[in-house]
Amino acid sequence: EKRLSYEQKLENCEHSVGKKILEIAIAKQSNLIASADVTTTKELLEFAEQVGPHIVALKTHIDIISDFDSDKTILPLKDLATKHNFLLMEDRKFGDIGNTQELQYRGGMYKISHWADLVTSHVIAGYQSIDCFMNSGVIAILSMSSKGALTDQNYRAEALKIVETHPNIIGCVAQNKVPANVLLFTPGVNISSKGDDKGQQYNTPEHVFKNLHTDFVIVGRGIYKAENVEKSAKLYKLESWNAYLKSL
Ligand code: UP6
Repeated sequence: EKRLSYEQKLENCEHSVGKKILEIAIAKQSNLIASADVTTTKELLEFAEQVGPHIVALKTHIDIISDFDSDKTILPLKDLATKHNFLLMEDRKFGDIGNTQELQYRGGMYKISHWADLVTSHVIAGYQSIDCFMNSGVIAILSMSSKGALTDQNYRAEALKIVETHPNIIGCVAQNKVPANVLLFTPGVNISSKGDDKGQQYNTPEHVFKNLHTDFVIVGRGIYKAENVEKSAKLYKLESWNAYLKSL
């Protein structure tokens, strides 16, 4: 069974943000999302500047930034996203009833709805819980990369029904193959490490494109912990793009 190319996926895609990430992938010849798991605004902005040219999206956990300030953190980050043509993906992994998620998405100090092109969300609270994410494309968590994750086959099959029918959802995070009409985002990717001591498990870019037909890889420590961050981003970009071409 053949995978679909980004061009073919673009033709099938209805969501504006889904289209956008595919267009950026084609334009930059990159399917790399860098996970900016750093804890200060300075580190976040420096990281975004270094990896910006090589990525389709920068993934944040905005609530780990110790000195968050909308003007000092988000405004310059948005400028960098425009300058280097990448999307902002907040990895919030929402997992509550719709009303609470709406409050978390629009309000609080982070006001995620104001700046995130993409957000991640569990679908554990059901179809309607996803209705509130009006301004962003949603990436649903189908399965997780860590050892012993509870996302078994039955859960995934039920979650996939929501993924395939909810108009706000553009794709999913998973460690397994999904139907070709769903965009697949795969974290747990590292070229030189097999895992950590907290349950994380890694595969290579080659593996996830060949075996899962993934569309986008998400790389954290492989890049932000590297001695030369920019060089590492470039390496992951090239390895992942070549793995994609090989999987066609
Ligand atoms: N992430 C996973 N696995 C999942 C879902 N999300 O690792 O199933 C996220 C983590 C982290 C990044 O929250 O931000 O992807 C992976 O980082 P790493 O490459 O440093 O392990």
